[in-house]
Amino acid sequence: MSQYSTMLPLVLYDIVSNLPGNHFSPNPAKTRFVLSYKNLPFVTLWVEYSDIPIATKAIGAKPNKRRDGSEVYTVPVLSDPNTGALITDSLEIASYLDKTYPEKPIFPNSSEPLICAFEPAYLSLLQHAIKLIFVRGTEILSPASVKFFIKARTVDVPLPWDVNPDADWELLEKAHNTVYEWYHKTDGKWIMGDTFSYADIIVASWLLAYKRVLKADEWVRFSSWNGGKWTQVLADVEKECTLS
Ligand SMILES: N[C@@H](CCC(=O)N[C@@H](CS)C(=O)NCC(=O)O)C(=O)O
Repeated sequence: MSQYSTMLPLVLYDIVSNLPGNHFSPNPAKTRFVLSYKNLPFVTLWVEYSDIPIATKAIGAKPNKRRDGSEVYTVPVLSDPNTGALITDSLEIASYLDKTYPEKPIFPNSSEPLICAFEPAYLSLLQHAIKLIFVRGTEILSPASVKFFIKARTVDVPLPWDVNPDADWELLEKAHNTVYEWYHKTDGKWIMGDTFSYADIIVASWLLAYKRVLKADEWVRFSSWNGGKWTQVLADVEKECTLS
């Protein structure tokens, strides 16, 4: 029996979609991987993208900050009825979970500061080709959520989003060539060599988002890069977190 069997389930707020099984969004995916890795009981509350501000404000969740400093209500939000904690932001949540439930650490060997620095470095690579995932994202949301999503995302990435898909594909492949080089700086299969960490969860969450929103032939194209590294990383993380 799990050591956490007497616990109340934690509650993860995630975005609903029209894909089977709903999930597609990379930020809540990180929390789902961490909860699963740590064998913590949890339930998911699925929220329409357009209802994120209403649903999160209603439970008293704190807003996040946009790059320009303005407030924005985001998911994931995690509520932990065992401690009363209510946390916004995937990195804050990861940090909370590792401190509160330290077994099976996701920030091993005091790696939290370095992984905090890793995430924006990794995201800045993906940012060059972000329109691709935005366009595909609009295809799996309800009409009200598409409207909201476009309004929210054009604050940082102005329309049009599908000007030059070929160039975006090249940028995305280039970004992954860099991440591939990072992975190959050690012999192990993880960013930290033989040690699994939240850095691998970050990468896998984005890979999962691509796999979920891209067309089947587009995911085949993505999967062919770097000798199949990306399907392998995703499969390895899913296995490590017992999510596959
Ligand atoms: N840094 C935040 C980013 C969260 C985020 O941007 N979430 C998106 C969904 S993946 C969201 O809720 N966006 C709402 C909006 O932009 O209005 C985190 O890691 O949790």
